[in-house]
Amino acid sequence: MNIVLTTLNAKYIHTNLAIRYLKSYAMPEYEPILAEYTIKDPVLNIVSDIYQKKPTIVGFSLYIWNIEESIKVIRILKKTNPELVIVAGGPEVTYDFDKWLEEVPEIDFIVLGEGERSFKQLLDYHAGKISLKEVPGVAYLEDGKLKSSAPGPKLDLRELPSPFRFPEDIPHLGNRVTYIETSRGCPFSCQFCLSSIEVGVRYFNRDSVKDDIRYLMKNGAKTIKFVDRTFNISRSYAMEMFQFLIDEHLPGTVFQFEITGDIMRPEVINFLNENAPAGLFRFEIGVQSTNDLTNELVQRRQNFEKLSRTVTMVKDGGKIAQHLDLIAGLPEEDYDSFRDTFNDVFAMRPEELQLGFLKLLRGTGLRIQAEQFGYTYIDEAPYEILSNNVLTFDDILRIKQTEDVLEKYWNDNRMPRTVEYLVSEVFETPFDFFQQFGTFWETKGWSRIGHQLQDLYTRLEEFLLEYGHVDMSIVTSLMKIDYLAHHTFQPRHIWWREEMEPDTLTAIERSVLNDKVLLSTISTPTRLTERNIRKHTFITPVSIRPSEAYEEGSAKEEGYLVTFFCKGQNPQFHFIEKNKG
Ligand code: B12
Ligand code: SF4
Repeated sequence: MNIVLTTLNAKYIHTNLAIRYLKSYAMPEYEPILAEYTIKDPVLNIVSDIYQKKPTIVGFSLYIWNIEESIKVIRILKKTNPELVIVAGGPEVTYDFDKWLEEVPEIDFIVLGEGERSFKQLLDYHAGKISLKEVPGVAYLEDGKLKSSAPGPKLDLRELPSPFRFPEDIPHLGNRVTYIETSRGCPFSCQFCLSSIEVGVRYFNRDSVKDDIRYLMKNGAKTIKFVDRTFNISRSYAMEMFQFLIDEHLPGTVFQFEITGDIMRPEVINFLNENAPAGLFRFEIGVQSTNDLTNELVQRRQNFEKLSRTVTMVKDGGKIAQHLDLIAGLPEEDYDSFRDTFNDVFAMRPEELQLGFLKLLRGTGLRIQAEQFGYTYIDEAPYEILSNNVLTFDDILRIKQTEDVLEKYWNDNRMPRTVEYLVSEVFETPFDFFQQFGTFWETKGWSRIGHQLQDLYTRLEEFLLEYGHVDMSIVTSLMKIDYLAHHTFQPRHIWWREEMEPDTLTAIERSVLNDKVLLSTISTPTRLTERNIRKHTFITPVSIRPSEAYEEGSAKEEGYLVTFFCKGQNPQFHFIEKNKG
């Protein structure tokens, strides 16, 4: 038997953990070949590659991101060899499997849910060792009639062999994300999420997980992402793993976790703030909504106060990057309520905030209740909603328009001072700034083109000039400071029209050169003189003092910003009041 286990990942940097578990569990009796592609690869290339491996059985790992492309591959592959046995598995086909078997008759078997044991037993069946009836958790058509067997008992995860020891994976560990599981299952029951279906949480063997991590780091893995549904359900377990990673991590490795914010205890965060090296950990925290009724309707228990405490403590610690997720389109969350959710979360100033739009996943409670909440949604994956009884498609489009500018102007951290000023002093709420700018952005067609750093500044300026009600002298000053703060050397281009009079410039340069106290506090590559000062500084008029971050209520003050550059370091700012210039 020649067995291929394959999948189409969302991007090249992703890897598929499921096929690695299926392979390690099937060994040593069977030696499946792993073949991974991406959803961007031409279908015929994928088919040709799999075909040339001359398989007798091909297992496809199917998810929301690859189902449409995978079906194309499956149909063509089966045409090239009608004898080929096609086994499908993964969350996307575990539910509505009858529909999939009917619509895609090229699929011979669908493995339902946890796949290791069922897949191996299907191989046993094909090897003539057992009958098909003995294979648990599998569905198929027999003479056009649907047959399915009950799932077997849940696996004891402590006994699963490691999915990480295949020599062929080693060369790719450094440039792809390695996914790792330390548990399966989630104790919560959020109705939009597939993980709510499985009951109970099972853990892998802690020592084996640690050994795997040591092995992965030793062989070059740089980004290791834990796919545990919520990593911190058990405090003692999470603490043990954090301590282990702090003690044994190799330089340059980053560990990412999905964290439930409100159950994170302050003492755990204090421990991390004190002991974790900066940049070692990254947390992804799903907030989804802050509307109590919405959370109740989707059975999501969430204490926003405690969640905020976690996010704030982590942020203040300055060691761990945080990414917060919101979902637009949940039940009873209309446009205004989503605006509130956004503002509640933005108030914490998370480093990254991502808006997702509700997808009605097969198998989830919300999809079953779709009618009750008046959902319309796309029939094909990813089943994104188009409207519901409180949110129109227009509302969704308006919310979507914020995505691009939120990404570019907040998540990419290009203009922290400017955005802070705009959201706290100019616009009624942060959401209003991102939303109104997003609509302007869309109207101008900017969402369809690329952007240089300078463009981001001129586009924001254009929007604000059109918006009015804004003191442009302050905004322009903050934008200048943000722009210069992004340079470690004299910028070749500036996005504003420079208005310095040559005489004023020379006078300020002289005053800088005469200020011995100032010169003793800044670092430049060489001692500053009248000849070289222009090479290492940049002087421009501003209407506000430079600072690390914009502070609400900062007073307007006319003066000159002197920026000192020293290669490889952040620029240093100095402010000279106008009358002293
Ligand atoms: C890693 C991951 C991603 C990665 C994908 C990496 C990649 N390979 O391309 C990224 C970050 C890109 C991602 C994105 C999204 N994801 Co995601 N993601 C996951 C996550 C966290 C881990 C998957 C995993 O490896 N699990 C471990 C393996 C071992 O378990 P498993 O996948 O269930 O596999 C078992 C069985 O399903 C079965 N099986 C699987 N394949 C096969 C194949 C065969 C032949 C057989 C026999 C059995 C079998 O056996 C396996 C072992 O028991 C899961 C949640 C989770 N913890 O599982 C969500 C999950 C898969 N994602 C989900 C969703 C909804 C999304 C998004 C749509 C979210 C969004 N942004 O709105 C996006 C879509 C991306 C896109 N481009 O369209 C849903 C999937 C729904 C679905 N029907 O596929 C999940 C289940 C989350 C959830 N709880 O709802 N995701
Ligand atoms: S959204 Fe998170 S907490 Fe809720 S069921 Fe899914 S994995 Fe569990």
